[in-house]
Amino acid sequence: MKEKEEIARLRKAIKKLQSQKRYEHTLGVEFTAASLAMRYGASIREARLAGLLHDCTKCLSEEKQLTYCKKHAISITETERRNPFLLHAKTGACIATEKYGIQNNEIINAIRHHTTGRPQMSLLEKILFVADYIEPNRTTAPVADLKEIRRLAFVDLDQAVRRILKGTLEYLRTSGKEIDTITEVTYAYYCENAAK
Ligand code: DGI
Ligand code: FE
Ligand code: FE
Repeated sequence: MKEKEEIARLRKAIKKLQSQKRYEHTLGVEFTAASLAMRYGASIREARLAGLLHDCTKCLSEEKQLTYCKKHAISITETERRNPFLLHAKTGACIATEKYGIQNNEIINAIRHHTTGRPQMSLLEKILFVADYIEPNRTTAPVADLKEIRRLAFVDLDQAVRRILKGTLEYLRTSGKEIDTITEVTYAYYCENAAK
């Protein structure tokens, strides 16, 4: 299938699953991920597919996320059990393969880790992680300094990752939400490894 047709087919399918607002976010992430791929020399096709599919299960209820994981033998951490919205990354990665035929591990991993990030992310993983936060429709990002992070994303991707994690952790702390260890470990990693 040609890339253009592939994207059009997926857009149509995803549109049916999402609210209008969520779908606009999805298109924003597709577009921003493609732009970052141009800047950093990643595959534009992979960036667009990851962007289009990253929140494909976001509109499933928490209960459905949990039943889906059980049915598909997806392991759940204690933190995820208490905060099932975190699971949309794992269920999304699974459905991207099962329902949308994505075989490419780069794309699947980018979707799987898009909410918390992880240490040593691949280029595509970082592109999706950052695009999710800076896409043009995002106005209520938990992260302050969105304008500065948008600029930074096109200058130093690792620094943008670090800043997003810093802001997310501040937001989670001030709002009293449970912090997944992986979010903290990822932040520590990018503090040490994102060259200043
Ligand atoms: O699905 P989106 O809303 O587009 O974005 P996302 O998948 O990055 O999810 C964003 C939310 O995830 C944001 O409100 C912060 C939250 N989050 C990230 N790390 C953690 C977390 N929430 C909790 N409770 N714990 C975390 O470690
Ligand atoms: Fe998400
Ligand atoms: Fe998203």
